[in-house]
Amino acid sequence: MKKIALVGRTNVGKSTLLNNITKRNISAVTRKVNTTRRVIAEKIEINNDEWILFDTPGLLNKKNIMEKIIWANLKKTIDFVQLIWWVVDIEDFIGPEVKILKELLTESKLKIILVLNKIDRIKEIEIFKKLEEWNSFFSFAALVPISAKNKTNFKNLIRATEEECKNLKNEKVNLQKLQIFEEILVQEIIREQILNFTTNEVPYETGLVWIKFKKTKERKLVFLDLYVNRASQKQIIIGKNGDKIREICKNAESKLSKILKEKIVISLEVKVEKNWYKKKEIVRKLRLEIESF
Ligand SMILES: Nc1nc2c(ncn2[C@@H]2O[C@H](COP(=O)(O)OP(=O)(O)OP(=O)(O)O)[C@@H](O)[C@H]2O)c(=O)[nH]1
Ligand SMILES: [Mg+2]
Repeated sequence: MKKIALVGRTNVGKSTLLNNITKRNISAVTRKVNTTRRVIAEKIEINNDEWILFDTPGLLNKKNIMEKIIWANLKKTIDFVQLIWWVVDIEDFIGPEVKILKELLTESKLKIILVLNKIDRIKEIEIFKKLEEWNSFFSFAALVPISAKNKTNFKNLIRATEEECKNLKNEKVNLQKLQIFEEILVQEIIREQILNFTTNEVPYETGLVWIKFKKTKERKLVFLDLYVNRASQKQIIIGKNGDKIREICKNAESKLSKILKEKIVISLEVKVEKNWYKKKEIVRKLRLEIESF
């Protein structure tokens, strides 16, 4: 098995690429920044080879305990994998976040394939200019323009990756450890809906904690606590007569029921806890941390 990490600034389309190339809708995608908080792994079979793709968070801050854990997870993932897909938005300029990643990836000494995403948004002639720009910025093993959303040029990305994989050993991976646990999936998908239904700082100041589930023949009822930073945020999430929270749960339930192939019902309890993301005991409950691969 070959291990590949999708790395890149927030909002460039890493999760969209993982979902569309593996054909499983497991990684949360939104238009907002910092959607992904966890490293999510998924296997794909390519001809006679097996690849494990690791979707990573594009959040590169290290201000509080939660962000530090997310950053440490990114580093652990880069240490663990054998090849990198560095995903960039073709409309992006080479800014400070790109430089942070350049440093991190140079240190890793891994081969890096540049994935120039969102080519559907620009003219073809512009693509060449961008390729040249990135090519002079870093020494990539290959540069591949794609559209993750439209699934354009996946063949080229796969071909370039196969070429690099020839030089890599097949490594054993404990798949069970990497399986996307139901618990994580439920949290990620609810988070995706919170991001879709709230604005400003609200989605970033929420944290989901899995409490328990009750299973009957017809359905699985999942209980979670949702931490928010302020009482006003609780009001926003609940909405008028509970409209918003109901909508968030309904959407998450429908998506989860499809992925997990059983009827999922969500029960969310909103808890106000000032600066929860700075508190170790609460952040630990979110179970974001990768202990080992
Ligand atoms: N036009 C266009 N939009 C895309 C493409 N790929 C992704 N997007 C959009 O870009 C936004 C961000 O996509 P995500 O997949 O959530 O980005 P991400 O890199 O995982 O972001 P983080 O999880 O925050 O690191 C979403 O609105 C996607 O629909 C693409 O090829 N073309
Ligand atoms: Mg993501």
